[in-house]
Amino acid sequence: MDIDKLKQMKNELTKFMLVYKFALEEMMTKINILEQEFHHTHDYNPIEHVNSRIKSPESIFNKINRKNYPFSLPAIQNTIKDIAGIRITCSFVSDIYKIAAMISGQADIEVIDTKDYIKNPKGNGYRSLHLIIKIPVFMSDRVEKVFVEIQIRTIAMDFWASLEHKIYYKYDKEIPDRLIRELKDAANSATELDKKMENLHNEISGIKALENSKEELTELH
Ligand code: 0O2
Repeated sequence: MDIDKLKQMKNELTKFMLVYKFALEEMMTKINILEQEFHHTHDYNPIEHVNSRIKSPESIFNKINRKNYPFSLPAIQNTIKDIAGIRITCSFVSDIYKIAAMISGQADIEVIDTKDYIKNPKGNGYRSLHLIIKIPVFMSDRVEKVFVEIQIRTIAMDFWASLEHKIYYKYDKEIPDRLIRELKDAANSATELDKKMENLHNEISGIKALENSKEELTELH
């Protein structure tokens, strides 16, 4: 393929990606509403932070090459499901599933695929819950259903994944065995930490609930 054709395709792709920006904006509004509502109902904020990103054209081209996908915009639209990506970092594992259920339950959201790397961690220790959803974006002349990948994880899972990602690229995807073992060990520690934090959280919630009911009883008498 010559360079001019490639440049023309890149421009078309930039225009094509605008719809993904809109999909992300819609999803970010939805998540913001959920976050505020959850905070109001449960008296704490389950979401530590939310990041969103649009996959760069270079990264899309790399994925097409890597996966041997057909090279056209309609094909990209159907095959690359993580052009629009959102990462939600939560405090506790149970929050991950609550947030996933709240997102999946919305009438205009269609869940296409769920990958539960928490119940089934990857061999290297990677844990996270991935949802591939489709959301309608209302344009002036059409409605487009757009894929968005949502990754939901705890702070510990996120800490591990970002370090593993850096190591993976530092060693150009050939991580030395010793580091692979240490990463796996760190992933196990992160899992233990998540369990301990969840237990503490449950204990504190139990104490709070008991105190509240005692206060209510005192007010009644
Ligand atoms: P980036 O830059 O984060 O977007 P698919 O998308 O389904 O065709 P895949 O790889 O089977 O391909 O999807 P999967 O397993 O859902 O992983 C997609 C994304 O999850 C990756 O995006 C990473 O963000 C994250 N991820 C998956 N496995 C790992 C892992 O072992 N370590 C880390 N650190 N992150 C992981 P991209 O496209 O790789 O890159």
